[in-house]
Amino acid sequence: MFPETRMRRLRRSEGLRRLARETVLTCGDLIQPLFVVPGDAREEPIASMPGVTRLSADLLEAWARDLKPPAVLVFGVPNEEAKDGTGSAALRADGLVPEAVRALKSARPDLVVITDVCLCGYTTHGHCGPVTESGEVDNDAAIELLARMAAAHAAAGADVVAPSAMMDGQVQAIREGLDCEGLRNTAIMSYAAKFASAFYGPFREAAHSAPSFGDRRSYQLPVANRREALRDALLDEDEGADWLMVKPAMPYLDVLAELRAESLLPIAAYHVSGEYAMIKYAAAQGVLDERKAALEAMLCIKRAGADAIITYYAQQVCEWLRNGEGG
Ligand code: PB1
Repeated sequence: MFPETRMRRLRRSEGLRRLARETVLTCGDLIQPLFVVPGDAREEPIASMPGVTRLSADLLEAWARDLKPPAVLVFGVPNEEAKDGTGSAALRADGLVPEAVRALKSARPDLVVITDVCLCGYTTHGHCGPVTESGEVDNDAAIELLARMAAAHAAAGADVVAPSAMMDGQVQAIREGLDCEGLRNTAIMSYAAKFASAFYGPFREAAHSAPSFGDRRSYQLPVANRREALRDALLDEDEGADWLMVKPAMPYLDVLAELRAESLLPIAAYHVSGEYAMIKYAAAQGVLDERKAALEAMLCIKRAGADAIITYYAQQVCEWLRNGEGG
């Protein structure tokens, strides 16, 4: 007890604080999302996500050469005319994402290439699977398509496929599909605990993937339900996921911490577009120190149990850490 016990003894100097540090953020923890568009020489800034651009595959070699994070998460953003009711363009072996995977792997064989597996960016209605006449997303039709989409990505060389559609049985269907194609070494990073969050807005602008009617509450998790999130995530583990994910990150650190305690699988946390934009816009208004706020957010997500963090800040954080401006 005080005065014999003085907690501030270990906070007195930078050296003492560093020695007692419990959590360390490294560049190796980070995954950089990437938006790929069709065509050539296309580099399109995304207004709602300052510093993030949509790129065409011909620009990926140069982009990848300078990439510091060890991994990238690829999202295809097709032209509107390529979209249809079932997202069939997402299944093509010569589609946007397989082409990007080949370009990335050619430029950087060492890079871990993860691909998002979902149909919302490829459907005219913007839902994550085909829609029935009653307006419901057809779960069992969706998981068959997702399995084909994942196999096309894996065949192109993706190291990991990441199903984000929140369909029941998607992980099992994808694992079976991959194994059936002999793609047994392709890992699955499941968006296992993905909430029906308000923090996805900027992404939907970036990927042109907002639902044209209704919302995603009939398949993404209720914000209020932590037990349901854990149950859903552990089902994905049982179905064969190699990674689990919690998404968004900062508002869901309780779920992340509890899932860390329940599962032995590696867990990624996704610092989503709205979380990124909040820091960006607050910093632009001068109310936050961008570097300190972003590094604090990443460190807190890691402290809560994330083994990897998907963040639009990945490259920037790697540069801050390399320049000794770390947490
Ligand atoms: O950064 C982000 O906001 C990610 C959004 C996320 C990407 N997997 C999805 C959120 C949504 O629009 O519901 C896309 C769903 N497949």
